[in-house]
Amino acid sequence: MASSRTPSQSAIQVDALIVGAGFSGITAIHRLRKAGLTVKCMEASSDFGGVWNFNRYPGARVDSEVPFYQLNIPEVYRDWSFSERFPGHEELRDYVAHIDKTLGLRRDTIFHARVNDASWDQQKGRWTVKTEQGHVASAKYLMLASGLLHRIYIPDFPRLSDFRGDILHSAAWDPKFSAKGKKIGLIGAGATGVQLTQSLGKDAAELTAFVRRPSYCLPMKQRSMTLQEQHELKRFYPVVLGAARQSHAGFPVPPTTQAALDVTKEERERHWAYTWEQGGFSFGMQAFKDATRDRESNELTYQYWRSRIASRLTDPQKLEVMAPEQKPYYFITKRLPLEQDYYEVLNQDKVNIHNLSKIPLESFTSNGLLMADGTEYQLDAVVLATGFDSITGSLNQLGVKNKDGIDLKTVWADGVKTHMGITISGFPNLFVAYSPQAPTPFVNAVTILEAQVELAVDIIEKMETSGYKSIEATREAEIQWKKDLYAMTEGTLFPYTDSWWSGANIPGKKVEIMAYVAGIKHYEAKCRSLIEGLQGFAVDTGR
Ligand code: NA7
Repeated sequence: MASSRTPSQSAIQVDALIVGAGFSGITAIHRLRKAGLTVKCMEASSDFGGVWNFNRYPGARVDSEVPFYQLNIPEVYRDWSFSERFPGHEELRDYVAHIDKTLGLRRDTIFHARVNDASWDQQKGRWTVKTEQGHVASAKYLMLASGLLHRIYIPDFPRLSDFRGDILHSAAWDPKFSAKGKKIGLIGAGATGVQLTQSLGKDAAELTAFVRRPSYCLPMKQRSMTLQEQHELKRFYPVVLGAARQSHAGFPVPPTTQAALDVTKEERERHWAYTWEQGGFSFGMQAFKDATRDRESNELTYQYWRSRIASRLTDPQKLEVMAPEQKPYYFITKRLPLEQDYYEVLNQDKVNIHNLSKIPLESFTSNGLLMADGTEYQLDAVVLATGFDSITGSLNQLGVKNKDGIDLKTVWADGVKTHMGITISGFPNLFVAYSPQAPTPFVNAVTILEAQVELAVDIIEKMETSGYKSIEATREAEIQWKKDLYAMTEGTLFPYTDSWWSGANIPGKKVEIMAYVAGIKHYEAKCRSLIEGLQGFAVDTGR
């Protein structure tokens, strides 16, 4: 009889199975255990940390300031302090190791377990989840926490394979790579490209930044932080982190209630100068209230930003690429990266900027990059900071099937459909953390992922208390949710900008509003009111 054992008989049996061990997966392990469920987390790589496990390029650091990029779990923050206001990737991995040690995450995590199939059995009311490595697990609930910016995007560059030098993507960095003495080409000028420019522009013999659209960077105002000041601040963490949840972007700053044209030029400039000096995202978060709605207000904000950059990027040709007189897209509608000395680094003679919007890339060659005007850059290495198949990319590769056996990728081929970003019609007892159709792209990551995990766990607790078998979103609720998302952007400047948050960075990908732009406070209140009466859900009570 032993030989007739099927994989499902030897399967891991838990209440909840989590996919991904980044910050969302970690939070899910903790919250689900606290709710009294048995859990297992499956992680494709060899460690915790998600993006911080993968993004090891020189200069990688978080753009969210202490204390907001840490979990709101007292036993975790009590014994941890960061050394800088905006921690670097090495320290973030140390922090993740501290979380693991404090919460004992490892005992419920399986590494080297890449989920490639998940199917639902309505009769049993359970998911069967399989991995490439041969694991099989059975769970009542499935929580997808596979990350927003996980699936690497490398554009289909002609003759890429001809290049004889090194090619590196920012999220798959070779730790042995050194830029010292090399001529490097860097493609991409998003948040990652900005950080890489700051490090490679110092280390390399020569750096050429290939820029299609510049980023509108804000001053980070990095500083070191003492143990003492964090120790004193920790008494207020419950209030401060609670306030982050009640804010727009996950940072508790007072919103600006005036429109740009309600005040004089001097008052405007005083306000901008003040928020500029605060550093971090303040200049964007505390922009005049009409900055993302009114073209004139947006233009005034942009021109102030440009004047600040012009005082630092003194080469007029470089300035015209990185902060052109005519802005290439509306201010704030695309991620505003934080910088430390980006413009000073760009100013150096050994740093060139090639404007791809004027002269596109023709192809790679064996020695470098060939431009459409015949110019060839001779390079030792090409670094790709070309981003990710964001938001849906990682979810679509998990092989998760709905109750009719249709893959999520197919279900979403003509557009993402969810209820609250967290649940999906046809996928009973499945929850998504750090998801599409939520404020995710515009909100401090830890704040929104904690909110989403807690919302999902609230639903699960309701199910368990009532002894229900399964729950899923209704089609009608998904249609309404999408309508609401679009309605929120009406009258704003967001829909005019191509970005990864709308899928527009990937050729052929459906372009759609995938962000809930009304902010986290609004989002959580809305979700809580829906969950309260299980509105928009179909429940199988099992009776
Ligand atoms: P992003 O923000 O998607 O940036 C990717 C960059 O790569 C951006 O400058 C793109 O230019 C550029 N890109 C993409 N495809 C091409 C091609 N084919 N040719 C030239 N340039 C190209 O990714 P990041 O990794 O910087 O940041 C992602 C998020 O991670 C960030 O927002 C933070 O939240 C953390 P484009 O702007 O499309 O013209």
